Amino acid sequence: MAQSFGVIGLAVMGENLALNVESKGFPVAVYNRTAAVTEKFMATRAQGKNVVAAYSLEEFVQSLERPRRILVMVKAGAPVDAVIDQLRPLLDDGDMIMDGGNSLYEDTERRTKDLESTGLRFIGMGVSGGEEGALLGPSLMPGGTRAAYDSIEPIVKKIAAQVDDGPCVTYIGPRGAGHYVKMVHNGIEYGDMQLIAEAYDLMKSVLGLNHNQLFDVFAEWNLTDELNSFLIEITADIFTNIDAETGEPLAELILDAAGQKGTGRWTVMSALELGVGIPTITAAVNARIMSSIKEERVAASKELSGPTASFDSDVKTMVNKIRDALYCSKICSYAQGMALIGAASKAYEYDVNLGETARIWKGGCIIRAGFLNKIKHAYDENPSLPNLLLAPEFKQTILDRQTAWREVIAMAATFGIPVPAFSASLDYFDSYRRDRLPQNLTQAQRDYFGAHTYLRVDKEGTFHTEWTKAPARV
Ligand code: NBP
Repeated sequence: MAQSFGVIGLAVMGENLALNVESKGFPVAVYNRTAAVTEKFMATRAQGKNVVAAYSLEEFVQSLERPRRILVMVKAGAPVDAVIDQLRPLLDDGDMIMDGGNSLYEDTERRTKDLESTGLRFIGMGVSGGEEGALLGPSLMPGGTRAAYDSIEPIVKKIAAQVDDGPCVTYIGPRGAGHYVKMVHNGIEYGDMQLIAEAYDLMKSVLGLNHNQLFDVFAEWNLTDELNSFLIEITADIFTNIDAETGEPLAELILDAAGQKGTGRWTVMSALELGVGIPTITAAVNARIMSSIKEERVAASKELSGPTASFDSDVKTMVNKIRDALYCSKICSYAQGMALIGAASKAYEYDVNLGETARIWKGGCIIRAGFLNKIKHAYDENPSLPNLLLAPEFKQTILDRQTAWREVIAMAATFGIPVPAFSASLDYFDSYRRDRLPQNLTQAQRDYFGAHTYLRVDKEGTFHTEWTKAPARV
């Protein structure tokens, strides 16, 4: 009997997705470039399951029912092209390749054009949720033709995480839409993680909370409607982990240099190209970059001193203010991410439904959070909302809590604690809410040195001034 679904690539994600699909009643065929990996999988986790192994791509393709549905779960970039090139001559019209890796959306655009023009179908599908999500139910962001999506819908709806209003999968849009949305999801994830790191730093370095107290705070925040989320939950958990050898909290023994694989950077690059401001996400990417120059920072710490200050206010009150600052900043970060998806959707004709996007992030993925319900609700109420900051609920929250938010950032400056994502979020809010920014001066300078011209607020037309010959100074 032919298998109904194929998976190529048996690293953590491929293995777990294969088992997830199989557990939903679809017989699976698997293939991995290195045969030993396949052998190990078959002898361990796949044992007794409706999974057949293939040790050549020919054998793999032959084992699948037609039209074939093949999920490629290999390292993003050249490996995806290599696999597609090897598969292509073995496939028949109507067969489908799905790339579930973290591919750059531009690569997905290219691959879709290339494959669809030869009669094959291609889906670029963002998969979020890490190892566990892949096994138990990820959030899936598929992009491609509607017809291609329709043919995988029965499977993806079953393997995705299930939340109160359905499975965490929806048709995102054509071509690279799915990978674009997954990229921004990861950018938002960078923002969330950096904001939590800054809250931790302030509570540890300024308020002097120890790991038990930090656990209590994050565990309590996780019970709130606003901050309840996977990332806050695992943060609380992290503070319970004590290193057996040293007796120290493990988090404090971990080198403070964060890695990154590229999706955060791609989000920033895309935002720059589209002219959309995403300062919180950019700050989060920059923070990882700054963290990575560990040796240089250690040397600099011996040369450059910061302010000395001591905290003598009420700790509990300040913890609550930090919570408010975190929540306001988070709203700004999501406002930026959603604005970016909205702009890309227009520019690339993806026609992404922002409310649905928020809904499918409610379960399975790394940024899953109760808060996404509010975002979905905001777009359901007003699908053409220009910015989340204008949604009544978020607007009121920020207006009510901005004093605390500003106080926290002022405290950070007083103590010399960097809070780039908190600050970038507040700057975003202040820039967005002001009807006049100082770029009138920027325009004057551009016109002065480069004759770039300027518009005026008091009359129509384009103007240029011979600045050095301007009327006498007063
Ligand atoms: P990796 O990204 O570590 O890739 C390893 C897999 O790629 C192995 O199966 C390897 O085969 C295969 N591969 C490589 Br490398 N080069 C190949 C080539 N030229 N031809 C054929 N196969 C090749 O695996 P992963 O962590 O499971 O992630 C898979 C994808 O999912 C990535 O794009 C990743 O960014 C994305 N993703 C990962 C996570 C996560 O939490 N890890 C979450 C969401 C998305 P081999 O065994 O022969 O070397």
